[in-house]
Amino acid sequence: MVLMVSEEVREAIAARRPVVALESTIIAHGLPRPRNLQVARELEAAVRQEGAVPATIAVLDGRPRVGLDEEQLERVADEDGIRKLGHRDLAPAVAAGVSGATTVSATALLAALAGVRVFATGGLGGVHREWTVTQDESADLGLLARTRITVVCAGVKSILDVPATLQRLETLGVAVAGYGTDRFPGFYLSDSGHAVDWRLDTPGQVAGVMRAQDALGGPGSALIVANPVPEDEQLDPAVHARVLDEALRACAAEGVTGQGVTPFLLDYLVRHTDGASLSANLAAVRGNVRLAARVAAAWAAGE
Ligand code: PSU
Ligand code: MN
Repeated sequence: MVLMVSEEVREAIAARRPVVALESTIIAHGLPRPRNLQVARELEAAVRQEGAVPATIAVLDGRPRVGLDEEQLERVADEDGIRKLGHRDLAPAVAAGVSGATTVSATALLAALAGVRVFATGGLGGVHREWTVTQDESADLGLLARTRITVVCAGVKSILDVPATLQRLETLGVAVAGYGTDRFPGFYLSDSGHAVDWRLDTPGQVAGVMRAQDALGGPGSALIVANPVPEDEQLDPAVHARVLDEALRACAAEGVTGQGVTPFLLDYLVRHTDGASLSANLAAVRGNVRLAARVAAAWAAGE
């Protein structure tokens, strides 16, 4: 079989113990080196602390891997030229024998194929601003419309068109719930300024929705659990508004398009906020990973 699931992850799945999938694009292309490797380790440790098994996902030498060892994690963080792979890139990457970090779409697909139901990430991809000109909508949304997986995220980054992204999720039939809130979080900010239709307050309630999805059947779409960064750890909204505006202008001026847009904007924000965007980013991801582990535990326990 082409999919390589680590022994630890395989055993946990077989024994119905909690497992949390983690994506690798955030490590390879979403965070500055060498902090990215520390973060990758820290996130795995946080999953373990909550009693779940981490399954970081990437493609190494043409092999999609679910669950990385220390050396494999280092390759994802440090290897020059490691590619960014969406789900459409998986087959070409396997055939070519290359290595790449997986985005939300590729990670969700590989996790689901391996039998992992809960996935933690930072922010989802979504509809980019100026979509009417570029048609740039992340493949994450379409994949989540047809994959039965629970994604814990901090919303989408405001580098995207947030209301358009929420609308697309509605059109595609992907369920979105705020965790402990009726508002859709704005990744660096606790509140994007937009509402969500459903609110869940405990890991057991999230697991209840997952069970209802299975009981109902129908199209195998995802459940998005939008978990806000705590207000005292969010980016100062005024700094956020100013730097975001500059970043978008720099991106247009430099003619960056396609897969390059998200990494360009994230890097710009880190460099121009004195690291404050990085702190908010890490706080959001940590919170998501911990919550995902608790959801995986509630799901495994049949709560
Ligand atoms: N949003 C973030 N950080 C990230 C990403 C999104 O705040 O690192 C990554 C995720 O892997 C997501 C991908 O799946 O970017 C979306 O990229 P694109 O817009 O090219 O689909
Ligand atoms: Mn994009």
